[in-house]
This record gives sequence, C-alpha cells and structure tokens, in this order.
Amino acid sequence: MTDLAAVAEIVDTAARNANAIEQLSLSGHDLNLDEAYAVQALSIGRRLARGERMVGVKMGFTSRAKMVQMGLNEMIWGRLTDAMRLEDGGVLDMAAYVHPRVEPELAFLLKKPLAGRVTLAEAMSSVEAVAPAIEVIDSRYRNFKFNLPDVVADNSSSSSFVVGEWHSPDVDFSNLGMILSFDGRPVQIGSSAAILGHPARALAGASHLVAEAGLELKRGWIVMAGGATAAEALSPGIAVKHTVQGMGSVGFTVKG
Ligand code: OOG
Ligand code: MG
Repeated sequence: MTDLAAVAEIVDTAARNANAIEQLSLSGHDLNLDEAYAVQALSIGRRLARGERMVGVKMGFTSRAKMVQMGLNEMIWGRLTDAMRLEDGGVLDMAAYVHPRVEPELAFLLKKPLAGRVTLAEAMSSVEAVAPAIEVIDSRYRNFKFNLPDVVADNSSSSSFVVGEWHSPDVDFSNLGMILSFDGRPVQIGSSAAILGHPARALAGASHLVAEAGLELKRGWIVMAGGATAAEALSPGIAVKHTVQGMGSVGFTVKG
C-alpha cells in the first residue's frame, strides 16, 4: 500500500525547492487517478497549513494542442492558491521554478458557486468576469515527462498564474484570437475556440470534476480555462505577453 501523505510530501517538497524529481510511476508509486487526486489534495493541504489560501482551480488538457504536446487526452484539474498569483506586469524569477513554461489562457471570476454537472448556460450564468490570463506551468518531473496520475499528483503542473483586466462576460469570448509573444515576437497563435469549442465548457468541466472530489467551485474563485495552444518554455530576460482580441494584454518579464 502506498502512503499517500508521504507521496504528497515528495511532490510538495520538490515544488517548494524547485527540485526535479523522478516520475512517481517510475519510482515505486504507481498511483491510480483517484489516489493521484488524493495526493494533490494532501500536497495542497500542506501549503494551506503553511498559510496559503485556495483562490480557485485550473483546468488542463482542454485543447487539442495541449493534449498533443503532452501525449495525454483526458481533462485534468489542479488547485490554485494565493501564493501562486503573479501580478500583471510583474517579474518572474526562474530560480523558483524547475523548467517553467507559459500557456495563453482565459480566466473566469465566479459570482456564485457552481457544483456538479452543469450546462454551458449554467456555467456562463456563474461568471462575474472573464480576463486574458497566462498560466506558468512547471512540472516537478525531470524532462517535463509524466503519465496522467503523475501530473495530477503534481497539482497538474500548476505553478503560477497571471490575470489581466476583467471584462464583462456579455462579450462573446467563444472565438477570440489569442497571441502569446516573447519580446514582441509571436510564439503561439490560437483562438479561444480551441478550448473545448467554447472556453465556458472548461468551467462546466471544472464544476463536474471538482464535484467528483466532493468539492464545489466557490463564489470569488478564479477558474483557469486551460491553454489554447501548446506551452512555450521561458528563458531569462524575456518579456512575455498574451493578447486576447478585444480584451487587451496581460504579461510579465522574466528576470535576466
Ligand atoms: C499539465 C498542465 C496542462 C493546460 O492548460 O492544459 C495545463 C502540463 O502540461 O504540464 O495547464
Ligand atoms: Mg494551463
């Protein structure tokens, strides 16, 4: 039997020290998906015990591009805490990460709780605002390689997230151009439609998946919809910007 708390300590410590570790599945911890989510909960529980606060969730593998890049095709989720938030226009220090990558995303702010299986319309009716966002993912596994339980146990590679200016959800955000650029040069170009055909489906997916863990999405939480394109690796000194058609930009610089 695997001691899930001990495994949670392994992934939490790796994240805390920005230390690459062997995949759990290759080091005697061959978890099933339920066990992996339990490890994720225990690992985030350690962060909460250190004073961090839950502020939302992130969805993963909600676009073909992301599934193809990582060779996995099942939607996953992870937990976001206040300590993971990086200010729009801020500076990221790569020393705090193993091998960070960025993804162009949209973020939702919830004005009411959302729980269980919901329709797209129900998901939409819980949205206070939508914003251009960037997720900084950072797998704690060597070479950014993992199977599904590995990545889920590692909080679905959540590391940091940056949210731009909030907009009314009344604007049609189902098919907006999204451009991720490094130093003004586009490195990924996509559309919000790449996220499950409509990004609000990622929110409905979040509601459904967290319910399986006995949780609900709370009022005031942020839900990250998942990368619309493949992720791009960061390097020191670059300026990262994500521009969403009609919604402006969000960005940060990487310390040189
Ligand atoms: C897993 C996280 C995927 C997304 O937006 O699809 C994710 C990974 O690729 O490391 O955050
Ligand atoms: Mg993501």
